[in-house]
Amino acid sequence: MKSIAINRRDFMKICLQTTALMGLPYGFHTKVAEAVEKEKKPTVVWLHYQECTGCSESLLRSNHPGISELILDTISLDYHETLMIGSGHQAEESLHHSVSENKGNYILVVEGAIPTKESGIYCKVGGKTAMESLAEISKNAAAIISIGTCASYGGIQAVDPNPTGAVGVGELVKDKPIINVPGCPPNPYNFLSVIFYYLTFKKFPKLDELNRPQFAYGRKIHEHCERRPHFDAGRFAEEYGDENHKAGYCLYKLGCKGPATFANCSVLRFNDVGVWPVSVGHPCIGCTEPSILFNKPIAEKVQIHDPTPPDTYPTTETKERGKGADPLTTAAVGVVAGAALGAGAVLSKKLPKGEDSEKED
Ligand code: FSX
Ligand code: SF4
Ligand code: F3S
Repeated sequence: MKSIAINRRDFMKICLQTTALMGLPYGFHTKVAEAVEKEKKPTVVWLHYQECTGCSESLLRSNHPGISELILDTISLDYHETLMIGSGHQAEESLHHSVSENKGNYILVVEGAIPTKESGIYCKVGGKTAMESLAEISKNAAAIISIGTCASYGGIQAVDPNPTGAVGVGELVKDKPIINVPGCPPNPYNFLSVIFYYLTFKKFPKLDELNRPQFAYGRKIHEHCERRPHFDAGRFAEEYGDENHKAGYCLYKLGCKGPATFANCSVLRFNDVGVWPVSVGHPCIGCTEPSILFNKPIAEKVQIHDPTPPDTYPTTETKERGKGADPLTTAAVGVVAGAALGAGAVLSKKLPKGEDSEKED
């Protein structure tokens, strides 16, 4: 703890929040705290390719007491082009030193897409193409974390006509465990939780079919959105700045992709002041979904595939609908809002059970 630049109370609070976020049973936060304090810091090398560095920025600019310090103190970050003091040959040397010293044991974090056209000439660092350095550095990695939608699936670089042939890590590396933490940028807590999980259980959490941790990407943001009662009651903003928009009505008709986007933004929120895109009046643009982000126009409405009751839009609030929002939805939102404030035990019962859920002693 002495090496961690935050006080114990804040540290335990973060452990409680991440434990709740991971869907682990109440009580696991002490195990997580113990692992973070006692386990050897995993060596991490962090490579940047085609991206805007927003993923690193969002992690470093997060203003929760000490969150960035905590991340940086929990891992041994041996190479990160934006953060390291060294440059040129000195930096290259430290990368190769770290990789050969920690053969098979380091975690490779990749930020950004990898261009593949023309043998990958569109992105070069230290005289090597992104394709070459990814092949070289991933070879002896224990696992890879693709941070952000670019590294996970190609992101904005891969949008049609994809002039540089940009792809995500998983398209090129087939023989390593890869965990995707998409979002443009992703929430730093999701990254931190993956690291905490890895330290506690020595493996990655359960993943979905897009290799995303289920605890963070298992539910659609529409399920826990605070504007959901308006959606259920058929109250929509029709235009930016209209009376309905000002009143905080649902943003579906402005193109909100919440009903098709799997992420925990509506629960976790950003910047520790409780905001996320929808709360400040902007429709979700589906930044965690490879088929949506930058592939569907912002204003285009998504298909509602699995409508939860009601499955039609009421025209007005009739007597039948005047009873208020669907009680299940309201309950879920209440539970999640509580969990976001630290009531981890309650949320952990509601989230899908992780594979380690049974292991509480
Ligand atoms: Fe991509 Fe991350 Fe978006 Fe930017 O680097 S996910 S463009 S926020 O920063 O990779
Ligand atoms: Fe919230 Fe968007 Fe769903 Fe409306 S459509 S309830 S704004 S997530
Ligand atoms: Fe991204 Fe939508 Fe969340 S745009 S940050 S998934 S609200």
